[in-house]
Amino acid sequence: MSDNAQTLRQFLLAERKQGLIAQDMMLLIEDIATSSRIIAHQIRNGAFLNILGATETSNVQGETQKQLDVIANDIFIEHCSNCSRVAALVSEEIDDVIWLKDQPKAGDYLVYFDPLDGSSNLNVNLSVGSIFSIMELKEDITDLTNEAVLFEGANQICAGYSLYGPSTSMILTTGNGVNGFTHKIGTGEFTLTFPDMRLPEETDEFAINASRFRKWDPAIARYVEECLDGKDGPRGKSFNMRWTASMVAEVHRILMRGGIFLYPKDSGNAEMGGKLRLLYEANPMGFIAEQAGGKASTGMQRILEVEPTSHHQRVSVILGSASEVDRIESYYTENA
Ligand code: AHM
Ligand code: MG
Repeated sequence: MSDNAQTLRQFLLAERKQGLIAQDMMLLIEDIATSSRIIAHQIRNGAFLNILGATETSNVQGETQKQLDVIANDIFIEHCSNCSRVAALVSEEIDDVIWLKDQPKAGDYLVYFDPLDGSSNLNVNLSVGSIFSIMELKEDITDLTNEAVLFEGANQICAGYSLYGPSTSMILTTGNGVNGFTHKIGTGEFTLTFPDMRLPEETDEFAINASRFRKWDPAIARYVEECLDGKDGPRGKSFNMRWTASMVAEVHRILMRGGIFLYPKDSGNAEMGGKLRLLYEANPMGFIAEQAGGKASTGMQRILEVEPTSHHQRVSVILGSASEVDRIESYYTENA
């Protein structure tokens, strides 16, 4: 990488100049980048600040909140509220939609985010991340309800995630491909280190929480069994397996070197619709996967075409190299 690689600001200005993004979108993305920088700092100093533990509260999903879940959420809310075009915020950590405007107008932004994904990894010092998605209101609205933010993921105009790993990176799409930035120690800037990220079409690596195997649908069980059968099985090649229990880390690995990520609906989570949330986990990651040449599906349907029915809705997620997602979809069809 050359010393004069583009900063996030320069990259956004170039997209702006080409008419690819609005000025307000540029400012909002910069505010999200600022949130990520601050969250990364809090995580790295978490042990000294004594904030790696749990709180005594649960979120709307019934999960015990970590102190850093709450801190990251507050940081996101504070910075995303800067942009005067943001009408509403939807956070994994907050029960109801936060309306910032009394009379939202067509073109105003809706920001959906999981401020700290994979937070069960915090006290073991493994990678966590933040995920975000942005949509635009199609019309003026007067009813400020939780239902007013329910749109299919195909309407996203921007999505991304920040990964707090050995370095802090921010991966971004505004619908014109996927670009990866690394937070540069010294200048403090996010710098374009991975331009035009492409997800390899083929793979021999999968990621799934195998402890749930007794609960899997036949289509998922078949797929994993065939991978495990290796060279002598129907796939005719050996597969590797990875699971970090941090979706951001998992998706990042897949973007960098290919693979498939599965958190399917199974008999243990079917009542909830799956484990991962549609609006602020599956949709943004699905948009990124597609923009990088991959696919994202529930097994039966493209994730970006799932019609949301509630703002904390969960969904089955199968995401990664296109040919593997196609294969699993075909197994679901055969078993239907
Ligand atoms: P969270 O948003 O409460 O952190 O939960 C989402 C995380 C994902 O990052 C990860 O893929 C999954 O939960 C791991 O679940 P499990 O512990 O069942 O393997
Ligand atoms: Mg999450």
